[in-house]
Formats: sequence, structure tokens, C-alpha cells
Amino acid sequence: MIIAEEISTALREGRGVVALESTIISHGLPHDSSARVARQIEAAVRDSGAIPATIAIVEGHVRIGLDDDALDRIATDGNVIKSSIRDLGSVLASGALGATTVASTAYLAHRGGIRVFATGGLGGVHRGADKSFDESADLPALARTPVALVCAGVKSILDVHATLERLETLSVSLVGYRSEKFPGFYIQDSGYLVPWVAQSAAEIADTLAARDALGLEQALVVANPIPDGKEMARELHDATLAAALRALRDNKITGKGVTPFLLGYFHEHTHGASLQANIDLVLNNAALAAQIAVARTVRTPGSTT
Ligand code: PSU
Ligand code: MN
Repeated sequence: MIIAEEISTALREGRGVVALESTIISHGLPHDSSARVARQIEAAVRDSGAIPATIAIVEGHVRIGLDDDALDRIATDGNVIKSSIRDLGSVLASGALGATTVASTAYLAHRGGIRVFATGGLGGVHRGADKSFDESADLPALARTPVALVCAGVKSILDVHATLERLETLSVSLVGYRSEKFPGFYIQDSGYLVPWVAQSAAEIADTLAARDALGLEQALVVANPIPDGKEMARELHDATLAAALRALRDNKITGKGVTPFLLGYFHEHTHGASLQANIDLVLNNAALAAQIAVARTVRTPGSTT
């Protein structure tokens, strides 16, 4: 595991650090914009006073903090492997280029001493999972990794109700940021409520500290709705979702290809609207995660790891 010097120094000095996943760059965004967006996400973390730590597998090493070259390769190389926890060993041993998912990023960040993590949307239970058994490895990973994960809820492509039930069963903490509505990624309201609401980053830092004092090993998911005025138009969203799910069936896509296919379908069929929403919500999450990471250093000095 190679931790970039800026990040290891920040961790040693007890400064705020935010982990960022790389599958969103390699598989969640179109190749022509992903490198630019990846840098914008890192800049959003810095603008809020924390150090970004984008995680990926490069040439047989886990890299925490990517240089320009590695970030460009993750964004543009067509052979980068979407790497969940079960893939890590094989990707490392083969020397392949690997992009980490929420599950593997949370695991590696925690091992590297980073407690706050930002992504777009959490993986979850897919529609039809009662037959397909398709439930993201993100959920069981969060059940045993005590990071604070800022996300815009789960993608509307998923079964939101079932995902919330699974999060409850797995004892993953769930707090809405300034909203009691559980967000639906491209849209502010998934139609479900969150069990707790926090009004500030400091409140979330306190919640994390209280859980730490009890030795809880589950994640704290912070649900941060896409900002006002940035969500996708409902009609376009609902129509695209229905068509994307039909295309998924027609193309017989299964396994780890499902999420990238659905996100790609949205990006191709909404004339840039879903892409813009995706970018807006990720930047919003990166900024909040940075505020939480900084709040932790103020509220609980010396306990950033
Ligand atoms: N959220 C996004 N874009 C993405 C993903 C999430 O905004 O590309 C990725 C994350 O890496 C997440 C993964 O962990 O999708 C979930 O994939 P699956 O459903 O195959 O577990
Ligand atoms: Mn799956």
C-alpha cells in the first residue's frame, strides 16, 4: 500500500483527509469528461479545507492518493478493472489497473487510517433481487467498516426500499444531511425517510465520535441530497429509468456490469442532464465530506484515524 506523502503527512498531523473512490471515474462517468471531473472532485475537497485521497490499484500496489499520470490512466484506460473487495487480490497479483468501488475503497481507506469518504451513490439491492440475488457488495462491506460515507443516497436504478431495509438489518447508521428525505441520487427525494437528521458537519463528527467510543464497526452513511435546482427533471428521470431497465433486460447484462450499464444508459439518453446531475451531486458530497473531516479534527483532536 503506497500512501502519497501529502496524505501520510496530513494523517500524522491530524488534519482532515477524505477518501475518494475510483470506479466512479472509470465506470461511472463518460471517458471524455472523467479525468476533468475527478480533478474537480479533488478540488472540492481542498476548497473545504481537507486533503483528497483518491484510491486505486496501480501496477500491483494499492495507491492512496493518485498522481496526475495514475489519475489519467484510471479515467481513460479502457481496460481498467472495476475492483470490489473480492477482486483486490487478483488485480494486485496480476499487475492490472484497478478502480475501487465503495466497498473496496471503504476497506482500503480504513486500513490506511482515513475515516471520511465521499462518493456519488451507494450500491444497494437491485430491482428483482428476490430472483437475481443482485445486491451490491457495498452493503456487507459497510456493515464491517467504520467510515463515514457521504453519498446522495442510492441510485434510483436500485430497489430503494429493499436497500434501506438491508442497511437497517446490517446496523449501518444512516443520517440525512439537513433533510429527512432519503435522496434518490439524481433526485432529492427517493420517497423514503431517514431515521436521523444532522444539521451540521460538526454534528456528524460528534455522531462518529460517539459511535467510536462504543467500538461500533459499522459505517455511518450520510445521505446528502443533490443541491436545490440541480436535480433532474422528474419526467425525464422516470422515462429514462424505465427505458434503461428494459435495455438491461434486453441486453441480458448481469453481475458487475449492471451498474455501469445503467449509469451509461442515463448519460447517453438524457442529453447531458444526468451527467450534470451526477457531477453536481458528487462535488456536493466531496465538500460535505471535507467539512466533516475538518470538523473531526476540531472536535476530537488527535483522533482522526
Ligand atoms: N455511484 C456513482 N457512480 C458509480 C458507482 C456509484 O455515482 O459508478 C459505483 C460505485 O463504485 C459503487 C458501485 O460501489 O458503483 C456499485 O456497483 P455494484 O452495484 O456492482 O456493486
Ligand atoms: Mn451486483
